[in-house]
Amino acid sequence: MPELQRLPADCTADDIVEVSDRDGGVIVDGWIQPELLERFNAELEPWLESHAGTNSGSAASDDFLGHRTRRLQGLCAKAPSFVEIMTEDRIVEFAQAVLGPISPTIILNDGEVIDIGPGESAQPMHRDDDAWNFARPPGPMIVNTIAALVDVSPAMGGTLVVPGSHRWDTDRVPDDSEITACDLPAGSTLFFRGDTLHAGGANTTTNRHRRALSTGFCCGWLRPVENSYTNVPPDVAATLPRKAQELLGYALYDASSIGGGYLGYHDMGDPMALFD
Ligand SMILES: O=C(O)CCC(=O)C(=O)O
Repeated sequence: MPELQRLPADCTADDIVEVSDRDGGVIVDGWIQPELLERFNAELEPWLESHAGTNSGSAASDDFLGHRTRRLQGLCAKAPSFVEIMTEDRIVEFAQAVLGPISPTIILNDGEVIDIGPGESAQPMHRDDDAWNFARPPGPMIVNTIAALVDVSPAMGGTLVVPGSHRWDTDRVPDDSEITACDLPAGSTLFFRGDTLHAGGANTTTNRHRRALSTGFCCGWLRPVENSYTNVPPDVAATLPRKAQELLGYALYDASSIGGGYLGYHDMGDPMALFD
């Protein structure tokens, strides 16, 4: 079975970029510090307890998301410690470095707790870039991270990753010997590119929930998977740091420096003026 390289918690964004560029993904051990992890988990508890189950309105979407999996978005509103995780300098620098060649700015694609329950089956292998299936840019449109919020073993549904698949033809199917299942102690985090094959794993345990956090960033010109304008509406966003407001997509997208255009006007102005 292939293995992903592991980096220490004090690695630089350049280290993460270098290994993920080579292998498609990389694990950083101890990425989320214990105190932040504990605080974030405590904030999530009531939301997960009262979770009503997967119901996106589409049977195909629910099959993909998982019927035994609890997912939470809108984390800046629900669990404020997420703001620290999302705005950490190195995670943002990683996203900017990978996506920079095709986008001058980045925004949050999703901040999503993915709690895979006992008996859940594995997701189909996919690339996050496939969400925008007609786009064919010369590099990934998204980067993603999966942080373990509890100790995560392969049997609990540790993320399945195909190292090197970011360089494959898109119709190549991995065989089992090319897939690795992530073993992540709480706080450790998988970083990967949108063109890397991966999937949530099967939870074959009878009583353990695989609680993890996906924090993904996409090009500033894309429609993200998560609708941050409804999940974190302006009155909530107004209470957040400027960096978080920008990452949630409230800032005007300005690609004039590279011959592109402007996106996301609010009443023909910059939405950030709402927060002045
Ligand atoms: O939960 C995971 O480990 C991966 C989830 C995923 O890839 C997805 O939901 O698209």
